[in-house]
Amino acid sequence: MALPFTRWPDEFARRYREKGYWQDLPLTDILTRHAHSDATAVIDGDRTYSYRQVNQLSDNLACSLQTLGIKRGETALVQLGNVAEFYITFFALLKIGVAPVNALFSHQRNELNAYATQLKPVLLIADREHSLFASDDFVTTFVAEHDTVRVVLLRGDRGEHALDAAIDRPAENVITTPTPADEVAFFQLSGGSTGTPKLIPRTHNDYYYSIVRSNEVCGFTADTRYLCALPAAHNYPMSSPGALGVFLAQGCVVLAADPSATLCFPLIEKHRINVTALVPPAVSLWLQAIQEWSSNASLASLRLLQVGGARLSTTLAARIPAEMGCQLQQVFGMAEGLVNYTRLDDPIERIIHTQGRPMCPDDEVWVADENGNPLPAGQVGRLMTRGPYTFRGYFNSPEHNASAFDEHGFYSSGDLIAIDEQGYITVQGREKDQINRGGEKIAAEEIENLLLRHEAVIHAALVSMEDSLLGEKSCAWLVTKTPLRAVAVRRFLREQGVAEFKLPDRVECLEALPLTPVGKVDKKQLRQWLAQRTPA
Ligand code: AMP
Ligand code: DBH
Repeated sequence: MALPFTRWPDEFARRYREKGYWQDLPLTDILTRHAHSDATAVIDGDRTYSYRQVNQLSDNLACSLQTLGIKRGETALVQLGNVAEFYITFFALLKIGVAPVNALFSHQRNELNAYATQLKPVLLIADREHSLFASDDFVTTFVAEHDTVRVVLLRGDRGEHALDAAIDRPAENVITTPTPADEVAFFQLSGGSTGTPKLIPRTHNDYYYSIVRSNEVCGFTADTRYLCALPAAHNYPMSSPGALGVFLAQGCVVLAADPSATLCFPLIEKHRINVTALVPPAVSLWLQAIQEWSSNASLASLRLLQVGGARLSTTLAARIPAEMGCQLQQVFGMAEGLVNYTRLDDPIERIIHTQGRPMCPDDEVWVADENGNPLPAGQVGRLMTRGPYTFRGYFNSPEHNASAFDEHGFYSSGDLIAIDEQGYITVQGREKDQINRGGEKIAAEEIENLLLRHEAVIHAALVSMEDSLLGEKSCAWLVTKTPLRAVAVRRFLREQGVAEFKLPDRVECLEALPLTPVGKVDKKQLRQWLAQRTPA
């Protein structure tokens, strides 16, 4: 049985096929087309895998999973970091028609539970190196709470849960059965703005196209040597063009555990990396490292640096070509679909000052005023979009979808943008209740709900505050029965099992939250107080 999701209306599906965007190929084709290639696909520390090997190992795992009774049409919760097994697992699941959601490695109990509750997975694949899975305690509770889970495989486990053994066991005549190309292939994660994190169904057709087109725009070829230093599961390093773009082009992906300069610079030098993707704070740290080491010599092979996920300041942007000696490409994308790129042959001014333009001619993007009417070029309003790789609805979320889409299927991303006469976008702000902490998104409501579980907390509001490195950090404004210190608040949230990046960087207690005339929490006022550094 196929997983439910909101489809594109027939006339759109027909048009996207006619124009050649939707090719009706499964995402597994990205790998299997190179099944007999001995070119290096992935380098993970001292482990090197050819395309032939990645394909064979994912066949092995696919076969093991079938033997364990995992069936086409079912779903999986996967949490793997930047390791080769991430891609092996992804392709293995697609090969047997199982749709995974790939949690970020920074996610904790709370996030994993939220995804499992929504998706009802039959399979959990995770890593003994993650603190949650160091012992069996969490697995035991998790399986008890989510009774759909029948199989648990853990990377680094040597016993009954061994993922490694399931990957190493030679496959016998695997018959791959991906889901149909116009059905759900897997689920992406939304940065979100709601209490529970939302899942984004992505079909083979739409995701494959976004990768093909990204490769064209970014010039990825068999010569591409890509450093993946952002979380591999994130949409950006996965598909813009990311590792999947590299695989499609038969290039090489080198994995790094994090984007620190101390880790990445030697990898760039050793593996002659020519393109990588960063978020703005990592750019700052790289520039700082170049200054401290008085050299950018180890970056000599780097030709293109993609920057996205959060607003890049023009000051930082201008320093990239000058100090890193490579070209900059701004990327403004979203796991929901739409991706904008500055073009490789754009004038430098445009590359520094804009967040690019939509990659596909059939991306429909316009700017709406408060009443949902279109605004002329140059004016700031809400981003509205639909297109061949932009989803039509969050998984099982009819209520939220009703407000996230207009009646014509345009998705409102919650970003405030302006589009110039040439179609180039600048991100001007945000309407959604989210904090963008250096590219890591925090849904205010999710954290507020957790804060309200504390016995001393009466009201809670999470707002952004400016930060010179991260762009934004978070501040929790609390009305409490008894005074609460920041450390105690963070400890409490950690105990609730929430990802570390979502913990408030600052905590302020006050008598009452300021309200707008209609009685909503006045977050604008709270942000202003933070900017003036005069806590109430
Ligand atoms: P997510 O929902 O996690 O996929 O995050 C997508 C959001 O990240 C977008 O809606 C924007 O708010 C933000 N974003 C991504 N890239 C950029 C960028 N280059 N500049 C500003 N904001 C960005
Ligand atoms: O922030 C994002 O989600 C993002 C940024 C750049 C993204 O999903 C993408 C490119 O594909």
